[in-house]
Amino acid sequence: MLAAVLCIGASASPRPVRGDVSGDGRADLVVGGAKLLTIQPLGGRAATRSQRATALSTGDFNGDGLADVTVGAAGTVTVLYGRRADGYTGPTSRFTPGQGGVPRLGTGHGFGNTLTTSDFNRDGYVDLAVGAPETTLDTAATHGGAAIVLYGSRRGLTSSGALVLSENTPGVAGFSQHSRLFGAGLAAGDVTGDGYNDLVVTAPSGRPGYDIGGAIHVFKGSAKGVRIAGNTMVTSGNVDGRVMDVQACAGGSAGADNKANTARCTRKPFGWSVRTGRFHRGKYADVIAGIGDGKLLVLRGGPSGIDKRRLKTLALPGVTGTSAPADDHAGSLAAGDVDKDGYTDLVAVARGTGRVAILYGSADGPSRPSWIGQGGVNAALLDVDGDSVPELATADGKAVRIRWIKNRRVARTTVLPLPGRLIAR
Ligand SMILES: [Ca+2]
Ligand SMILES: [Ca+2]
Ligand SMILES: [Ca+2]
Ligand SMILES: [Ca+2]
Repeated sequence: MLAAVLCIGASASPRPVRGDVSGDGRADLVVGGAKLLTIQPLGGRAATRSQRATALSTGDFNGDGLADVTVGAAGTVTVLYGRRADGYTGPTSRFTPGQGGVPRLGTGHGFGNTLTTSDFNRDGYVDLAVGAPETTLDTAATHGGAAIVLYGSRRGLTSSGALVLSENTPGVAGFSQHSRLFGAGLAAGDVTGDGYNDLVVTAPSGRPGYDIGGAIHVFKGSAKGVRIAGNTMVTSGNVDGRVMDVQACAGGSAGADNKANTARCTRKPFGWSVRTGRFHRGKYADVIAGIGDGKLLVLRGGPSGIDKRRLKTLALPGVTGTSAPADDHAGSLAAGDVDKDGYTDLVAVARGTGRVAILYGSADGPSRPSWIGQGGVNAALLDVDGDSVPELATADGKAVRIRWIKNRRVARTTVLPLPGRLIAR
């Protein structure tokens, strides 16, 4: 155990264990819900705080080697900085649109409804992307949505250099339309294979009456941070008179620019949830998004973004539903390398039933789902014991289950009585 921790500390580019708030080399469980936020190391004492959470994420914003916790709720993002040894959090800071240098957004913005962390500019400090999917920046497109990128620094997360992205932003692909909900899904990964993590933002277009087809945007990371230049979008639906890029219809075969399917595919919302990872062989991160109806859309990365020529859908047998957010089972997608074969594996929790599946990555992409039992609402892959292999943690509102996966089977399960349906990844 100690050797594993020392190895991590001695690597060329020391990087904290993801989710390790207390600095003991093991990820802590960060669980939230309507009232209480709990941070608990495995086998240790829980730190609690009265704090509502609608989104949770962790990342080391100030580069001190300790994971910092971000909590999104009620239009504000709160950062709780990690503190060594006891797992309790140290200083906090708050970010609200229009305050303290954070760019202003329209009313009812939903800032903090979604969060993702990644070091987009590779300066050693983790950065934060915050979704504000309810915001109205253009009255001709109410709830068009936006996302704001905030950068880490030696002094922690800062509003300095904050970037606002929306489909109203000049140079951003897409179009103004009511209830696009841009920012409702966020992920980060090196889709373009240049060594910088890119920001993936979805616009599910999910409200009845306005649903015009979901979209997935890719914004490139760079030494200067997330760039608008070179951004790309794939969508289902008819965009500016052009046929769709992505055939994301239930029951249809996947393929690019399939004119015959346009009518059927128009108005297909998707992308409430999205993850990235190297699910296939190659240097490009792939993007996997929930498209409802018990299906996932698998998109391959490429030098200029998502490779529109290589699309496929994956079914989760036994999972049914519509493309409403509650049925986009991917609301609980998690990504990590569970079996340490170098390919990212995907965890999907089936909404409604709470069943948990692992889809193992391979040279040819994700496997068929392997169902491993009941999970609940939300899932995360976290190395809670510090052996560099992630465990599967799921939360159902009443308890957190931690499963140790060995040889693709559940070797052991621990149940912790932690309230909260959200678990930080
Ligand atoms: Ca930190
Ligand atoms: Ca950074
Ligand atoms: Ca794997
Ligand atoms: Ca482990």
